[in-house]
Amino acid sequence: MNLIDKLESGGRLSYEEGVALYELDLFTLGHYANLKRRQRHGNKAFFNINRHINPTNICKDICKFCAFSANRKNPNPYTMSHDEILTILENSVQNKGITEVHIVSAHNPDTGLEWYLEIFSKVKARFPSLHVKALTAAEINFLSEQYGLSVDDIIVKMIEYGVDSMPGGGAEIFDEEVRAYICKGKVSSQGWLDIHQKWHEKGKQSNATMLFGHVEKREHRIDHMIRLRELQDKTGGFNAFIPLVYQRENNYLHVEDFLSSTEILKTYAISRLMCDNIAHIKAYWATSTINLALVALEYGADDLDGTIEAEAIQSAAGASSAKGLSLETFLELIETSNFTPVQRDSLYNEIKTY
Ligand code: V47
Repeated sequence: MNLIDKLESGGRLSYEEGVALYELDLFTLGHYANLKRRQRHGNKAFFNINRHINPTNICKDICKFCAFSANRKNPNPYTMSHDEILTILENSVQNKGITEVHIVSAHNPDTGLEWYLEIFSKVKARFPSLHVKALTAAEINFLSEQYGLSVDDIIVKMIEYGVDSMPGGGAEIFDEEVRAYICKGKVSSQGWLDIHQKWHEKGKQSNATMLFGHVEKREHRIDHMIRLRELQDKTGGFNAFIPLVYQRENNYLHVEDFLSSTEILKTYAISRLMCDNIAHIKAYWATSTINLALVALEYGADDLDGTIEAEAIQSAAGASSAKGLSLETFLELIETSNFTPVQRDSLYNEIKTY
């Protein structure tokens, strides 16, 4: 069967077919991705009202792509106090109506599991209905190795102290050779997948990311998507797949070439087609720019993440996401792109259609 016949039939695509999808022209690829997206989500563009908090940038690891952690290029270490975090949230809940806090940090040897559990329980005590999305599989792996704790114990405690879902960070690229080059010492690919599997087996949901546009090849992206698809077949626990566009500034990777918008849109479209069992494809606007994220809604993506309010990881590497976007701007941009803005909660229950 040729590739177009396969796309017409809607059957599951193999690794070889996934790689071949990149050879199609953008419009053809977009046509099929858009069909799948509209079958599932119609004209909806999902977003949430959320706040990102990055409590510390002190990190024992050195990922070459990272401009966020305090190091020679960014000698600016900080660790927020619990009171600081609560004050930020007080303001965000009261003035912005956030429904989610997304807490992601560096691997700081001075903020152990107790430090996190304490802040999770304080957040839940003060804001019981706020969804806490926190601790990537990379952070869980770090806490496990640093303090000799089992992943199971950490996960049980996260749930006990108020974590509702896990973010998708730390996946980077699963190919072991590329991974060793860009983020040696970080959780292994299988380790990342195992931690998400354990989390799903507790009846909990999570997201999955992929960092692309650095030294990886198209083949590595397809391999990454298939490894996620295989785990999703087993557990069904992933809500969203989030291809993150690599930002090039202030880091140690020194990538000269940057991705064309065509390659980025193709990657969103292929994500929709390959990850046929993951409901949501998120065009995280902090890495793709808001304008390209809006176009990506025509190429398989259905979700834009959220208003964010403050963002430190991608903006440190050159993205213009440091201050997030206001709800008004967000809604206007979605509407003028001819999509229906749907505010969702963190598990994609619909809160309000505009
Ligand atoms: O894993 C680090 C990425 C991730 C760079 O789950 C970079 O809803 C681009 O995972 N260029 C953390 N990306 C952020 C993350 C995330 C973001 C939004 C939503 C969700 C979700 C998760 O940030 C890391 C890493 O892949 N990152 N440096 C960079 N230079």
